[in-house]
Amino acid sequence: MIKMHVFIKLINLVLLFILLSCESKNRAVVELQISEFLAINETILADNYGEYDDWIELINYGTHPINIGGYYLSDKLNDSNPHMIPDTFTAITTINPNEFIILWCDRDLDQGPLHLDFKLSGNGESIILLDKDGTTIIDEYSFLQQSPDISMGKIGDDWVFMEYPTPGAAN
Ligand SMILES: [Ca+2]
Ligand SMILES: [Ca+2]
Repeated sequence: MIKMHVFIKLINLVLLFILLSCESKNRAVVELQISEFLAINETILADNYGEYDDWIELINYGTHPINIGGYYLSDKLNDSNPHMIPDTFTAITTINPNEFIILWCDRDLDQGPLHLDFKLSGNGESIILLDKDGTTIIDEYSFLQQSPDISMGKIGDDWVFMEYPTPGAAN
C-alpha cells in the first residue's frame, strides 16, 4: 500500500516535470521589444548621413547580448517579403542587456545594416518584429496618426506619446 502511494507520487512528479518543460518551451521568447519610434522626424535625431529619417528603437530586456542580425522587420502584417537585418555585422547589430538600438526607416540600404527597407507613415501603420524564420512575431505595434517630433514609447505595458523622445535611452 505504501509502495503504491510512493509510486503515485513519483508519477505525479514526472507528469509535473513534463508539463513544466512543455510550458517553458511554449513560452520561449526572444527578449527583444519595440520600445519607441518616431514616424515624423524633423529635428530630433539624424542618422549617420545627417538625415532626419524615421526611426525605431528596440530594447534587449534580457540578460544576454542579442545579435539582431537575421531577424526581420516590417511595416505590414503578413508581409511575404519583410526586411532582414544583415547578419554579417555582429559588432553593429548586437544589443547588450538593457540597452537599445536605433533602426532607420529610410530605405537607404547602402547606409549600413541598421537601415531598413521601409519608411513609417505619419498617418499610422504597423511595426512588426519577426523571428529569424521570417514569420513568428516577436513584437508588434499598430499606431494611428502621428505628430512631427513627438515619438511614441512604451512605458510599462502602455504606449504613450512622448513630447521629449529618448532615442537610445530608457523612456
Ligand atoms: Ca538615411
Ligand atoms: Ca527610448
